[in-house]
Amino acid sequence: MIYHTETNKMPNTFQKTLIILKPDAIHRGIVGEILDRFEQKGIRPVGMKMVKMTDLLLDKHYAQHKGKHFLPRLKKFMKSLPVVLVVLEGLDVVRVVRNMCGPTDGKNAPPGTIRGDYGMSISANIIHSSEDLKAAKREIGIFFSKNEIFSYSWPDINFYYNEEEV
Ligand code: 3AN
Repeated sequence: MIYHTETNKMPNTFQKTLIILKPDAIHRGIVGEILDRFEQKGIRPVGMKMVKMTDLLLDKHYAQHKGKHFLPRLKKFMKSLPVVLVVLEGLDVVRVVRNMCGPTDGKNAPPGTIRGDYGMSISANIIHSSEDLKAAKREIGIFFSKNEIFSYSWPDINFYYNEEEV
């Protein structure tokens, strides 16, 4: 399906994923640079907000890490400054965004990935991105209501994707 501007709809093959720009990204003033990487790549934001994390939100978001030794320190870090939450949309976007972020530990993340280029830490590692499609749906639901996610026209989409892809 080719994307038509008249319908104002994104292709139904597109996925959504959640990224969180963590307090270290805010503190270091690299929020714009990081968002720029996704836009340059051909991935669009469809929801965005700045929030101060709470224990309630973090316990939901990090439910799979309950009981792990690093969780109390991670929660303290995530509450230390506001964070920027962004819902990104694109083809196969969950996997693509994970690859762009790189492995958890910045010291091991390859150059060219966000964590590889900006980070040296396993906990202050700049960015979170959803692990898989199920996690993406769950995590987006924690932070965004339906009316906070937008659909808007993307007139030059066929310069980012070919006909078969969208
Ligand atoms: P990722 O964000 O790469 O998917 P997860 O889901 O394993 O990593 O871990 C969630 C977050 O918990 C990481 N982003 C990182 O901030 C923190 N974390 C994970 N493992 C450790 C660890 N061994 N020590 C400290 N913090 C950790």
